Amino acid sequence: MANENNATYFRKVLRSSSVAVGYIRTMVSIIYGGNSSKTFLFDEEESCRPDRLFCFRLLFSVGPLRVEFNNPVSLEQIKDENPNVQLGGRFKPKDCEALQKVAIIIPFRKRDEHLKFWLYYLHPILQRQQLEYGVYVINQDGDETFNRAKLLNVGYQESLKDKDYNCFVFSDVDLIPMDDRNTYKCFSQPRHLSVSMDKFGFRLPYNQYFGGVSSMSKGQYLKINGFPNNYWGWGGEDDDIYNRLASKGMTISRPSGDIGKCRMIRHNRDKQNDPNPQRYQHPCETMNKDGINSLSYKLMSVEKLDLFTKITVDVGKP
Ligand code: UDH
Ligand code: MN
Repeated sequence: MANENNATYFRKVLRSSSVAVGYIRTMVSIIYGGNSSKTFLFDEEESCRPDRLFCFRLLFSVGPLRVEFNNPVSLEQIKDENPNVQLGGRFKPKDCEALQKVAIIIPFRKRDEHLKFWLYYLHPILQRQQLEYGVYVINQDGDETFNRAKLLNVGYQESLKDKDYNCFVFSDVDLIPMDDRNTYKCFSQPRHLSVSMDKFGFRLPYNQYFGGVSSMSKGQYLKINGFPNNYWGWGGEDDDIYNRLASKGMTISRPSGDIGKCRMIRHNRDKQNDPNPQRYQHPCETMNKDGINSLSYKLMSVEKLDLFTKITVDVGKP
């Protein structure tokens, strides 16, 4: 019977997993429908698909994790500890089909130490979450003023040249989740993942806060014409993105404060990323003309490295 085959397959997946299963908090329900389609109930809003065994992340999740930045890590060490990560920083679960294809986009310039910690902590977590994913580090070329949101737009556009991603996670390079149940995927509403950061005393600084780590499906992203390209320097672009989402009638989905805990690697403000004096101005009418439809940049290089894809780009200047 099909049910027995599935059960055997399921056990095989579990046995073949080298990941230590900490504990399973949530009751698992597997319901086989009368028409042989099956539904896996895991966290929120998952859809069911009829024909294959789907990835089930809770079986692998550990829960709270220890995160610290005292001992530097090397790329070699990270590579050795993550043998299943493919060139360019790509991963795909072996025994099941991931429900989403996730591009992880990191805005970047001269933060190599932070990036190593990010790769060290996130690759194992993302694999346990059974995601099909790729890591894209979008490196701003030159020494002009930093432009986070524009780099995120570049990441969206460039990652789609690689694969038909349907979910985009936008993450600062210095933010590490402290619980692997904070799944780096998309939800029925845009998701804010870094809800309780240590630097804000493990609280949301304000209700509309959408900075740090967020995720959006392709549809959600396109509905707001992507992100603004004209926020140069630190601040404001995240609030602008929030306003875009709200003006399109979307709400913010979030994990609980407990599961959404994360640490930011301590750092000083970077050169060429001073607070943007215009960071409190969010003209709504610019959404339709400034975004993914007006994005222009000069692609300098695309490097497929062992643990990530590095895309160097000239985004221009204010
Ligand atoms: N970023 C870079 N390089 C830069 C600037 C920014 O990679 O030169 C990226 C990086 O992913 C970073 C993100 O943009 O995580 C956000 O920038 P940020 O980390 O500077 O922003 P944050 O709000 O810092 O964390 C504010 C300044 C902190 C001063 C603290 C003094 N105690
Ligand atoms: Mn930071």
